[in-house]
Amino acid sequence: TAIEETLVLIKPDGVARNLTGEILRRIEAKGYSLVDIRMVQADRELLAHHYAEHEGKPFYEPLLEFMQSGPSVAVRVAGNRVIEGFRVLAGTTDPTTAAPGTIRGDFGRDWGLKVQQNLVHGSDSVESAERELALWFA
Ligand code: DAT
Ligand code: MG
Repeated sequence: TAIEETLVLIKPDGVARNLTGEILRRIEAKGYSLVDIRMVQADRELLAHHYAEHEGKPFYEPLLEFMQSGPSVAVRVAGNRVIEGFRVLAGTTDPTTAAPGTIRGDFGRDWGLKVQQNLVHGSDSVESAERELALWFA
């Protein structure tokens, strides 16, 4: 086994649509543990660090704007291979093509005016998880 920790964010659209409980339920049903949780109104500085890898891409500015549009729920989640496992639970980035049964596939809306509304974030590697957990649980 490889017990890991990952950062899950329930993004402002997920919080606003009252999907926080449903998303946490799916994480717990999979057998993962909620280690810490907090509601965060992210500011630009936090998001610039969090999304540093995407700086300069066409969706970067709309992404940062959207992520400041309301509170997110940050969750420290632990479990066996949880980094990859949560990303499977979340589904692929674009809700249009995310598989049914995934969070984005079941609840995501087609990319529209706000192109980043895909409900959740999950760290993509051990290194990202450590970096992102330090940012959101500073
Ligand atoms: P993920 O959140 O699946 O890890 P990512 O790290 O590549 O995806 O991108 C971060 C966020 O940016 C993603 O959740 C939504 C937005 N995004 C990514 N690619 C995009 C694109 N081509 N057009 C619009 N928004 C995009
Ligand atoms: Mg990513």
